[in-house]
Amino acid sequence: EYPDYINAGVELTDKMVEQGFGDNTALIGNGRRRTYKELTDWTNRIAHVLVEDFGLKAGNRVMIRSANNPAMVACWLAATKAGAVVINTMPMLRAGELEPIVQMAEVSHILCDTRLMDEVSSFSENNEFVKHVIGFDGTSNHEAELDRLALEKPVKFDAVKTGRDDVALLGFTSGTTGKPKATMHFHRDLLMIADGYAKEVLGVAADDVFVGSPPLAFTFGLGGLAIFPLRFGATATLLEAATPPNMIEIIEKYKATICFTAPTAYRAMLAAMDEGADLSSLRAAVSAGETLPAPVYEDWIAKTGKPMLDGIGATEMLHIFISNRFDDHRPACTGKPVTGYQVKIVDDEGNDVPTGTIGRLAVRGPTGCRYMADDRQRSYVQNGWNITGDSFMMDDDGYLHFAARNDDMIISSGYNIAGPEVEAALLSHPAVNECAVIGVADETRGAIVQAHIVLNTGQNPDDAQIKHLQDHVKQTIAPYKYPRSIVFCNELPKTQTGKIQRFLLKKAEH
Ligand code: 3SK
Repeated sequence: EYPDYINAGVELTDKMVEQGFGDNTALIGNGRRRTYKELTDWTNRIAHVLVEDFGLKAGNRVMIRSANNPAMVACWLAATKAGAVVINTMPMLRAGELEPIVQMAEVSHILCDTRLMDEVSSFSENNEFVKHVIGFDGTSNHEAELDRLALEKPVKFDAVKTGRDDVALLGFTSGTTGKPKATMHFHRDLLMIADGYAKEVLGVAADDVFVGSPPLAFTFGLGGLAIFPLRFGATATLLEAATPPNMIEIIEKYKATICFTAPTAYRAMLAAMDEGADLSSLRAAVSAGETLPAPVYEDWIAKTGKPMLDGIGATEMLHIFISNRFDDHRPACTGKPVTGYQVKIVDDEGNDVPTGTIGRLAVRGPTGCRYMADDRQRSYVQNGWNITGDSFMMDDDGYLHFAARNDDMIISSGYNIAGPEVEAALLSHPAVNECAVIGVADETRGAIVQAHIVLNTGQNPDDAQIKHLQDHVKQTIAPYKYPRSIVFCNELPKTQTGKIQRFLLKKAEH
């Protein structure tokens, strides 16, 4: 329940100070700590600049271009307070990827870390929508236009009285298919993911310290590394370039309690962890964004003694809606719906399937998909249920088990084979570093299972290895699922948020 008028930017800053969290550390990044009071003043000054010097009006679309750092969070909160609709973007995006977003969202203001200005300058001057490109200093040394102007402004700002259902954020997703779509999220949605998942599942409190790798431009990162800590007076540590070793370093240095990242990074953290690594401060390792292979979950618990909570979310749903719990987590299981969400498994016609049967995952709850001007809305939301594009199975006890992305189910000689299950079997072999399984057309079988594999260093990519890995899969899962074709490669194609782009492998094969 939220009041009719609520501004998420105000709730995460001024309101936190009013509630007594002013002296708590809100953000750590680029060598500095900032309290809630400092963050509140900073965001209010920036909001003044946006409104008074750059004519920002409520409802204007503001693009932010930055790596994960405190200045990016401050810009996002300031624009939100000024009633803007924010589009956070990743630093790796090139002009050719930024411009279509600007066109689609009709972006009027771009706030850009001055270190990343080149890609913006190449198209912004002649763009029909962009009125202002404003540089900020991501290292917070006040050396850019926005920072200099902000220093002159008052620390109080009369924030826009946004409606709880006013759009605050556009989350862009190209998913694993390559076509960008914008998903609209309201002020209340931003708060709801904290008051739901972060409170119910993680039990976040003011003494928590967050660390992780997902970009703030990805709603997984915005929730896990900004909204969740700020909603509860906790601390977010922000890394411009998170790597497994520097995440371990941050956990040790700041006694981080909650880590947000994807399974591949946890796997790499396990490999990077020397005997002396001290992760005793961690309460939870949250894994999402990709399927969590059982061996990663098991190795993590064995090596750290800490729980790993797998969950599934979607940019369309804003954040995680099914999750394991501290007192109830298990391998190869995504857990149960987060409080407030309902889940069912349906067939292609939308009818419920019996428990134990793989079908399409349908979810509904307090957040949900609203594509901006995209006719895929009708297929994503059917009769009020969001059809996420994942195949799941619900067992008799109500636990949900991921089978595949709907696109990743392979039908071979009449057998339904879930690509991720074959991937998990391959990943349990010590020679395999990463892999992606796809179906490729086959005259006799309709399709066959093909595995694209990155081997660990020192392993030979030869016929003997292929035979060896095929035998390993046959001994691990039902033999008909083994990959009849294996392709060795140096790396797998991935989105900038780390999701494997199996569609690119399929495209190359067809
Ligand atoms: O699982 C995901 O891909 C995801 C997407 C958006 C927000 C949160 C998550 C975990």
